Amino acid sequence: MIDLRSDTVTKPTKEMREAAFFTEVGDDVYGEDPAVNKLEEEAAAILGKEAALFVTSGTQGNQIAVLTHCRPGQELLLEAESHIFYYESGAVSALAGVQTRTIHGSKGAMDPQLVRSAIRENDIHFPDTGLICLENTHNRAGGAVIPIENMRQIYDIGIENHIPVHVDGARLFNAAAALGVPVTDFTQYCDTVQVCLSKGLGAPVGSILAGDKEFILKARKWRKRLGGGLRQAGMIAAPAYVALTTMRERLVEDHNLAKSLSDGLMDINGLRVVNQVETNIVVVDVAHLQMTSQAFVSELEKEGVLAVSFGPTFVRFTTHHQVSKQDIGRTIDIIARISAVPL
Ligand code: TLP
Repeated sequence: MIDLRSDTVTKPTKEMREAAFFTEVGDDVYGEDPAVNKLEEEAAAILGKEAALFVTSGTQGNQIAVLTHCRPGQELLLEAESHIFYYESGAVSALAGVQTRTIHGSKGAMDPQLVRSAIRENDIHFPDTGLICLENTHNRAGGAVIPIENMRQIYDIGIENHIPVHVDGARLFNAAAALGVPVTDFTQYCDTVQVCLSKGLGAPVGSILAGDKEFILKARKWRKRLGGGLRQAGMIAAPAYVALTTMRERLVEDHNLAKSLSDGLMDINGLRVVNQVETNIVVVDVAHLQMTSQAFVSELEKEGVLAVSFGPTFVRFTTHHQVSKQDIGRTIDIIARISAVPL
């Protein structure tokens, strides 16, 4: 099977497995797991923040961020197709008791002026705006990189209005790799950031939430409340450290493969590549094949390629560590064959 459903399917490398096997461990709820402590210190340094917290998933990291920044009854400003809004099972309302106010972005980027005008005035009728969330890269915008300048402008608006900015940076290292810049070029323009270690970086489990010391102290308590205080977590933190420190540079390989896939698919009649590929995601519209995305995905599966439906006629392909150049060639051939056959 060529698994292009997501970069979440990546398997840990031998070095990661060995790191898990040989690591020293302790009880992380007592702050005594050396591998977790080392990972959190290194992550904070890489992200240019005072402190960091190892969490079980991207969703948990984002939710802890919202819970820590906001109070119930506040309003969260975020992009209309962002993961926090679209894919986290309504958690911000279920857990943090905040309501969402969405802004439609262009390639995932919100217009700073729209953000400014969506911030609530001080009025007894209005909820207070508690947090602005950005997503970089933007998943549903096809892995688009949110420009640093866009982040700067929104962060400045946040500062002017005393509203913190959180970045869902599940794939922020992809954004940094795509622009060839240090990740701190992005993180300088947010108060807190969540980065996933278990996507393109290949760790088996885990994300990092980073921010200032006071924020992380409160976030640690929220993680405990949510049942995310783990004990001998070094078993997963040690491979996550390998992912964080050795796998960032290789992300450009995924981007190159995604570009090759997109180039190959563009030439196939009846298919339209929806996004301009900047990182590791390719989104294709199959509407002209008179097929639903679900039907297309099942046809692909029969031929040994896995992808995900991304809307009624959109299909998403994601490249990652376990995908080779040959896999991409085969995928293009298979898709050309399926697209040529009237079903
Ligand atoms: N995204 C997954 C699915 O949930 C859609 C995927 O396959 O892309 N933020 C962003 C931008 C994400 O894309 C994801 C995962 C998360 C957060 C959540 O991370 P996890 O899966 O670790 O909770």
